[in-house]
Amino acid sequence: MFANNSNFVQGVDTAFYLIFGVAIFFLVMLTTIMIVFVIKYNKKRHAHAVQIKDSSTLEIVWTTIPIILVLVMFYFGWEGFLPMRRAPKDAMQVKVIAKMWKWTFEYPGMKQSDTLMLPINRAVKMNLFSKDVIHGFSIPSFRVKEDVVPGKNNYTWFEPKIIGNYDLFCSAYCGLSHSYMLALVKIVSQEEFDKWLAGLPVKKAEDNNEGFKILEKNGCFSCHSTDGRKIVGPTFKGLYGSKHDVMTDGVTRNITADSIYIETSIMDPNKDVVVGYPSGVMKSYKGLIRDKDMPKVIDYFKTLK
Ligand code: HEC
Ligand SMILES: [Cu+2]
Repeated sequence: MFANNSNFVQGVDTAFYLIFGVAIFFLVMLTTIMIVFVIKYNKKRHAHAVQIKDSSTLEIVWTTIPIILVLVMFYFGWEGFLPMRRAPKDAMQVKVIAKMWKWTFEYPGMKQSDTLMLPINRAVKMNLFSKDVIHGFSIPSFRVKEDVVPGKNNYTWFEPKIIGNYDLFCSAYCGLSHSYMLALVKIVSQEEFDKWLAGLPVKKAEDNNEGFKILEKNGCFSCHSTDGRKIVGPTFKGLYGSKHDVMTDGVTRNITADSIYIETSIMDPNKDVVVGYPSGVMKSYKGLIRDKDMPKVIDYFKTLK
């Protein structure tokens, strides 16, 4: 009924439409019987109820038919599910890193991307890691959905079958910006994929940046992104050196985000409030970030172009 975007579409859809069909069948049948009985056995036509007892035929029928039905459902569900847990040995490996509220995809050679670019007709195994809470790796068009659990090395795999763009969602409620935890899946030809991968810059290991570690420890990234997205506060991307309007004591002024401005924004966030954002949401980090660490934080901001 739907396009075969991946090798799992058929198995999942067969089980789904079978169960859906059975449900519709019973809905119609039971509703019809109910209406017929209401008319046929109402008090005017049928004043005295008759007890039917010990009908072996009835009991065998209503035991056997449902057992066969649920076993058929189980069979097709199992057939659709089993291949999902058997990733081919030669599958391409991609590491998926989930964190509030962003997906990162790591290809061989420490190459990272925010878009899940994949070649068509090639099995790919997604190794799922979470840096914080439980997320859900879900690509509905591919009928793929798997929990990403911190501390557990989970995986899923699939083989894309049609070139195009698809949506990747987080399917486990993971906090404030859960609904924004999206990524683009792009299925392209093998040649186009190879070209893209070769051009993908090796990501500087952000985790080793001292400033990044300080901000991560203090939870800044729950309100600030580094990729241009607006979460609760403005993005950090391109902030250093940029010019924009702030409100200072009710007066709008245009500032340049230099090291002093950034330090003031962290230690005294309600002094200069960025226009378009609420004041009082960000608390002061006075005493939480040490003065001697501030240069590391500023250096980190300089890397976010
Ligand atoms: C609860 C959400 C929240 C957290 C957590 C938070 N901020 Fe903010 N931040 C905001 C909001 C909202 C604004 C915009 C209003 C304002 O300027 O106060 C802002 C503004 C800023 C600005 C000014 C941005 C600009 O475009 O001029 C900087 C810099 C900043 N925050 C740094 C940080 C750092 C560093 C941390 C962690 C130590 C942090 N924030 C934690 C909500 C937050
Ligand atoms: Cu999530």
